[in-house]
Amino acid sequence: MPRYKVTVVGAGMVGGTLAQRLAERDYADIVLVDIVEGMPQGKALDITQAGPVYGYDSVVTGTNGYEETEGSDLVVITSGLPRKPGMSRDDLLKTNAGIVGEVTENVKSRSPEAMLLIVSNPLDAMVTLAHKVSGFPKQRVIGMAGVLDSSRYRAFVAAELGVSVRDVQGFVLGGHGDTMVPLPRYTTVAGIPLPALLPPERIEAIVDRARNGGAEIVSLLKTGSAYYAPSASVVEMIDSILLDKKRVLPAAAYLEGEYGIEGIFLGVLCVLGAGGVEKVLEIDLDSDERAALHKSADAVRELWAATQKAMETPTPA
Ligand code: TXD
Repeated sequence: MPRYKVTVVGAGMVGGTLAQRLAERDYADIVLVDIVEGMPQGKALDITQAGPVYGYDSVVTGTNGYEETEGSDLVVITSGLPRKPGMSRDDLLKTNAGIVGEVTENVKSRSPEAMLLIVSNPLDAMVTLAHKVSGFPKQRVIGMAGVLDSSRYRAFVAAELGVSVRDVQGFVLGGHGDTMVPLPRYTTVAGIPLPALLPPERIEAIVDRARNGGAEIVSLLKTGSAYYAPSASVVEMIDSILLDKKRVLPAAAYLEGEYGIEGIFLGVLCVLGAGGVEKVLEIDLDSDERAALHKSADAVRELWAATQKAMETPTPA
C-alpha cells in the first residue's frame, strides 16, 4: 500500500486531534501547519513519540511554512478562529475568510493536484471560498459538516432507544447551521424506520438537539468548540477518499442543478472515493423536506453574499 501525504493546516484542537487520529490509521504521512511558532512542531513530535506504543510508522512533521507540504494528496483546512460562547458563526466571517483564502493560495501553489477538505467555519462559506480561490474542479473541493451533524444525530437516537450506535443509520442534509435538514424518514435502526420506533415529539426533540449540537458543546467548554467528533468525522471522509472506499457520506458539495439547486455548496449525500466527490446522490424528498432543503440553500446563499461583503469591507484601524 502506498503511503499518502496529508497536510493539515491549523494545528489547533481539530487539526491536532485529526493528525493524531490519522497517524493511528498508519497509511499516511502528515504535515501539520500553523502560524504559531513551535506549536505544530511540538504536536508533531508528541504524536511521533506515541508511534512505538501504538505501532504506527506515520511520519509527522510540524512547520510554520508550506515547503514541507509540497505534493500533498489531500489537504485539510482547519485554520481559523473557533466560535466563542454567544458568537454566531457569521461573526467569524471576515477573519476566517482572510485566513482560509490565504491558506488556499499557499496550498494550491505547492499541491495543485490535492483534494481539499474544508473544516473552518462558517463551513458553507469557507468551502465556497476555497473552491473559488483554488480554481480546483468541484470534485476536489469538499466541506466537512454532514458527517459530524449526522453523527451527533445518530448518537442521540441511539441513546434515546438504548441501542448500539452501530445499528443507527441516518443523515442530515443542508447547510452547517440552524437550517440543517435531518431526515427521520430515512433514519433506520437495524433497518427499521425511526418513525416506527419513536413518537414524533421525541424525534423532534432529538433533531433539535442535533441542530444545536455544536452550540451545546461551545457553551459547556467556554473556551473553544468541539474537536473529538469533528476530527473523527474528517478521518472517516479521508479514509473514504484516499482508500477509495466509495462510502456514501453527507458532505458539502458543489451543486449544479441537483434538487433544483445551482451554484452553491450544500450538504448532500455523496459517494466519496479516489476521485473526490464521485457522485451526488439525489434522493426522493417530500414537499416539506424539499422546502426545508431549499430554505437551507437560501441561508447558505445569504451567508456567501455576507462573506463577499465582509471581505470587501476594510478593517477599521
Ligand atoms: O463541522 C465543522 N465543519 C466544524 C468546524 C467542527 C468543528 C470546528 N469547526 C471549525 O474549525 C471552527 O469553528 C474553527 O473555524 C475551525 C478550527 O477549530 P479548532 O477548534 O481546531 O480551533 P483552534 O484550536 O483555534 O485552531 C485553529 C488553528 C489555531 O492553532 C491557529 O493558530 C491556526 O488555526 N491559524 C492558522 N494556521 C495557519 N495559517 C493561518 N493563517 C492561521 N490562522 C490561524
